[in-house]
Parts: sequence; C-alpha cells; structure tokens
Amino acid sequence: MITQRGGTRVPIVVAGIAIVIAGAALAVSYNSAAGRARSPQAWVFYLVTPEESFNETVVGIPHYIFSPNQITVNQGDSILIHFYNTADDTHHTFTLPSYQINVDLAPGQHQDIRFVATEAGIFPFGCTFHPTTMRGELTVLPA
Ligand SMILES: [Cu+2]
Repeated sequence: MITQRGGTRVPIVVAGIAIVIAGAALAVSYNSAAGRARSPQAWVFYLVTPEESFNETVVGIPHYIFSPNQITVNQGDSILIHFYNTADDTHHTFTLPSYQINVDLAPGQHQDIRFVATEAGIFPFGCTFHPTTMRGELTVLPA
C-alpha cells in the first residue's frame, strides 16, 4: 500500500515540476524576443591586438590584427569596448571616424570606449599605424 501511494505521487510531482519549467522557458523566450524588437541592448566587447604568425619583415606587411574585426549591433544600442593594446613594442589605435572615435594606446595599455550606435550603416574602423592589416567593420542594423 505504501509503495502504491508513493508510486502515484511521484509522477504528479514530476509533472508539476515539468509544467513550471516549461512555463519559465516560455516566459524567457517571450521576453527576449520582445527585448530584441523594442528595447536597446547594452553590448560589451573585448578588443585586442594579436599578432599573426608570419614574419612581417619577410612578407612586407604588419602582422597585427584586430580581434574581433567584425562588430554587429542594432541602432540605438549602447556599446562598451574594452580596448587592449596587447603588443609589447608598438602603439595601436582604435579609430572609428564615423563616430569620431580615435584612441591611441601605448604598448600594454587599455582603455574603455563607450558610445551609442545612433547611426545605422557599415562603418570601417582601423589602426592608423597599421592600416594594411588592422581593419574591421562596425555594422549597425537599422532600428
Ligand atoms: Cu596598430
């Protein structure tokens, strides 16, 4: 008798927990879908300046790049970029002319860059010291 009572209660409890979890999952997916459509997002990026493995003296171009080199946000979003010059022997800049941003860092330094993506479009950014290889694009999707 005790085994039967326990046997009937466990499935009911399990079903109840499953319903609560399913309801929470629906609420999360509904809220995130609504958030994407209506409210601005706050983005945080870490931008670093690694070296590619080729010998820049032999190849004849700098071996520095931006990582990442593609940033995509929605119009109206706020952006925080933690920009790190990870080189130990050269300056690097993060230069985004369309948003009037030009940050020059000495080796080993970092700086936070904050702005709001008010204008939609595709905006090139680069390093003024190594424009051949240190380049990327900020894509701001229209609201
Ligand atoms: Cu550079």
